[in-house]
Amino acid sequence: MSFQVKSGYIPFTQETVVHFLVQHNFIDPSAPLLVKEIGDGNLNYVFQVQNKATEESWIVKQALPYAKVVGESWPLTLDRSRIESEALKQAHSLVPEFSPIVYLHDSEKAATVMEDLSSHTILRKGLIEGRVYPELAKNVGTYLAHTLFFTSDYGLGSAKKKELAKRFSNPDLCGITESLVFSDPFYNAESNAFTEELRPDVEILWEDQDFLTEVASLKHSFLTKGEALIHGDLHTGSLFVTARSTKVIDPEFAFYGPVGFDIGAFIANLALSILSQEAHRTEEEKDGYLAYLFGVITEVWHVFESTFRSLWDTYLSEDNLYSRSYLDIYLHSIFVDSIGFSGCKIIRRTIGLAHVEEIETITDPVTKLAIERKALHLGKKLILKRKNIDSIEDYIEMIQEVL
Ligand code: SR1
Ligand code: MG
Repeated sequence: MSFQVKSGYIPFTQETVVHFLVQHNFIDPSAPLLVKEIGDGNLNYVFQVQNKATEESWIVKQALPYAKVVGESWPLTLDRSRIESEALKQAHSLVPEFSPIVYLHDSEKAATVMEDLSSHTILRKGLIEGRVYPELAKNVGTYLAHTLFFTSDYGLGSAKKKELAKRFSNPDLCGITESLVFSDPFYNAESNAFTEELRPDVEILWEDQDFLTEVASLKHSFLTKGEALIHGDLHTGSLFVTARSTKVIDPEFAFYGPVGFDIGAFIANLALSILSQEAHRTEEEKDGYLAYLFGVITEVWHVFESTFRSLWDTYLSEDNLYSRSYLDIYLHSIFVDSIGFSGCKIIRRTIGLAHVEEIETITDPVTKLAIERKALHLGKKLILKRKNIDSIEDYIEMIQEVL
């Protein structure tokens, strides 16, 4: 094994995760328990432990010293578990209504005990089933504005921001994003995964120098724009939802990065959901559901923007150089970044290592291929035209053009 772990680290089993909770006084050793490993992500173990007598329940998330999706050949720091627990606590301090409660983090075991949200559904799955979440856009827009504003120079002040940034240096997980979002999908990398029928379309991307230059510029923004503490992986699998409640989970990719990266990730995954709906909805259902999804994209941006503006008006820390006209310029730069990052995200989920369930589960190969082609086309267009897209309504139009 090429990875190193602390001496007290052992991956949990269903038995040892119970010992861990007993040791930390969460449960009594004699309690009647139901223990399940429920992790379906790419990187970690997730155990749900329920006390059948009291109906209390906990989630124990443990990092593995390698990427579960690839295996031991891809070592990965266990420190991501600390980063995730600290990012959850940070978010909880700003927007408690949108973040799970962290009860305990054990750095030796790379494990975090947190609130069980199993009354919620993973948003990606809900969207595959055609569910409507009336509060989603408002909640996500508010979450984004608060977490991003209050960890930025504007909301926190430059000295405190630099202090906070030290705790969120996250080179391993940023390295995954740098490779899987900004590099590998744009050349013939071994990690890529796509059907041979898509190769001609993919090769057109790889040969387009103007396009690759724009991707390079977005990658450099990701590497260098340390604007705020971002979630870093805000796709629809990182949101737990009910009709009213929204909880943002899994911030193990958190670091000081570009604000537009979180917004771009969220709207990209909605765009992928939109493209996939022809395989999941009946003809009668489709238009109404697409209108709902378009509405989520539009509203999330408007709520983000208006909330960010009002936080700026009330809490701007220091410097009267930061005028209203500067804010307009800054918000526009966030918008342009969001569009570009969303394009990269759409492409990586189509031809890169990790795909999305709403497209992977399409059983008819002709429909699936057609959707993947649309996704590639959309991603490319968004990256190339991002500086000329003036409003979120224009973004919606660009999705509609490929449908
Ligand atoms: C090796 S991890 C693959 C992907 O899963 C995570 O959710 C991130 O998006 C990462 O890029
Ligand atoms: Mg995740």
